[in-house]
Amino acid sequence: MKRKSHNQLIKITKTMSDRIHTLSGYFHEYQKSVTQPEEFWARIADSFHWKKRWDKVLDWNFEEPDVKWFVNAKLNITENILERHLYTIGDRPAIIWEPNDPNEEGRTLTYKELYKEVCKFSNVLQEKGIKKGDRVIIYMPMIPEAAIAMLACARIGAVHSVVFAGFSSSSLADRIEDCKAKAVLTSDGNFRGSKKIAVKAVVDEALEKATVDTVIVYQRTHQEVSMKSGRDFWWHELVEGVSEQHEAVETDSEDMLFILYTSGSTGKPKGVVHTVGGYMVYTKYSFENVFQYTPGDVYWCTADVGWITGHSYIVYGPLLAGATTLMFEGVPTFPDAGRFWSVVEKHQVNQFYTAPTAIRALQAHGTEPIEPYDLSSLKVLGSVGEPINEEAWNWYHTHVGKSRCPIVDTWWQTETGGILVSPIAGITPTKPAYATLPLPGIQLCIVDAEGNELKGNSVEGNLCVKFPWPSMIRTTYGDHERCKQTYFSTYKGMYFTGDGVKRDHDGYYRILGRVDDVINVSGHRMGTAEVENAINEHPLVVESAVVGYPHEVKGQGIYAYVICDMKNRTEENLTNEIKDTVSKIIGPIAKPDKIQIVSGLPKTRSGKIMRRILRKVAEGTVDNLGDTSTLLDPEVVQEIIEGRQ
Ligand code: 6R9
Repeated sequence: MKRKSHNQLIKITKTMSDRIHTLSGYFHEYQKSVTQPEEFWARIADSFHWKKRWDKVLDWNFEEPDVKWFVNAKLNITENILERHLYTIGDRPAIIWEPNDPNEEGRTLTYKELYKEVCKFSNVLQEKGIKKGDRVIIYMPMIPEAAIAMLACARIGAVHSVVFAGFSSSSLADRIEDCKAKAVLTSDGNFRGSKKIAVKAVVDEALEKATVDTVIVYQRTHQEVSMKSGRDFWWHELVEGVSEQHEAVETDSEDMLFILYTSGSTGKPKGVVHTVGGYMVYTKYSFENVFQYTPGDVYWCTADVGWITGHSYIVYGPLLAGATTLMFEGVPTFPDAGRFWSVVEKHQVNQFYTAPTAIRALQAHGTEPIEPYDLSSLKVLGSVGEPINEEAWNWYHTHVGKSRCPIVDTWWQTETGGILVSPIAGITPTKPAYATLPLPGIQLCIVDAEGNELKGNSVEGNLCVKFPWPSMIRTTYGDHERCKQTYFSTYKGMYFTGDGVKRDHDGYYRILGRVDDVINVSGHRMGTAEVENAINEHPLVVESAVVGYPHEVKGQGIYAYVICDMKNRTEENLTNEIKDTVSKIIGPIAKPDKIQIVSGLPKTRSGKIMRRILRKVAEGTVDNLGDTSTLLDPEVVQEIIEGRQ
């Protein structure tokens, strides 16, 4: 026992040496990571617990693509979260849970308690016949059990796929089917603001289309739900009397850890696959460095576990680092617009990580809701999900950070697994709206439309990465060709991000937004084709085209041009019906903000919709439509301009 804790201490001391403390230290580490990437990552990886060390650090080829990190190493990621911390910081809070209603008592799980809960639920899953490699869907609200469910899957080697609990039953059914899940873990309902939302009922509806063997339901709201005998079980009944010990299953470094579905420029969401070893190493490393987390700090990321930010920077990164991670069930404006700040004060939050859309929404309420609260515990502020405009950056900096907290504007994606471009808090000098510099190990490249690398500073183009990093996407589930086509074929030998970027005269990166048909609504990715497919499901819709337009709070709003057969409907009735259809098919987050009924769409002679024109009309910049001479029916453009919403 003594010996074990001694080893643990050595590891923790070693971990601290992976920390960047100065700007010259950052440049030094960056340089090392580029000239000797394998040595660099081996050193970082050495501070983890591996059941068997790797034979080779990296094997890669971006043509296929085929990327392997820590080849043939064996481990269980949850041992690096749980066992690793038991003897050293077992009594430290791992998860602090703040409920939706401030009058309800919250919960705190120490590392020891988290260990017990994860072990118990791992035993439950195995008793239900779930084995290594099986896929498990998690469709749950923001409660500690969502994290427990993820970790229990990881502990038994099962592959979790968390589906954001705001998605509709048909989105859920598609995901269950795509990954052929064996089980769904869910809750009876969900509290969000003043609403009580049915969750199990959505699962029931999804399971009319897709099938699984087992459904496990956590009781959160105590609302009435139907339980199908032999398939549906109560979480609290299953864990009763179950052993609090569980031996973690050995996984390979390249075994799948999770699948997370995300929108692309084509209609169907793709299952981004992340694997165990590299994801573990990169999320912890990036978490500790970007946020400059020090032991004892309370860190809060306001994302939902249904998105990649929740995976990497609520659950895995912080817990691997032995941090205290706060999980919040509610919304920023309930019971009032001061809720975030009251939580910061209550739990003495040190690092606060949120999205520009939340900042803008709160900015609209003015500074009054902030004033009653003591925010002096804050040390670092973070931003993620979309470009942060200068105004929101300045407001965040002045009113939340009181001009003394560095802001880390972190750029990354579901596919990148972790933060790739970001300041190191308090170390990298920041500039409003700039994600600044790549983290160690990240070799960025800006290319023009032909794929030529744009070298030097003061250039603008498409953002690519030319060398692998440990937490990168390995494949798209069940369709490797799609992964190859989407990310590795546009520019030979490079991972293409889909984002436009500028590198300024200082070599700082500013992300300019998507260059493909993906729009970013409140930090949520939405494929225009996906929204169009949903709109087209309405029986009276003939054709539609969706574009993004600048929206004050959401960053981008959804603007839909729809050709339809009006029958006896008024325009208002029809647009409401279309919004409901989209809500039902994808979820409320995909509901168009504006719908314009049109008699035709601007198409080229080859039948391609000229989205450039539709985007300009939606933006209101109609005096500069560019060349419209290749259009089949130029008159339609005038009609569209006149009918602009
Ligand atoms: C983590 C996450 C990825 C897309 C990405 C980009 C946009 C994310 C950003 C940002 C500018 C930032 N994005 N962070 N744009 N500055 N700091 O959001 O993943 O949901 O997959 O979205 O979000 O366009 O390509 P994901």
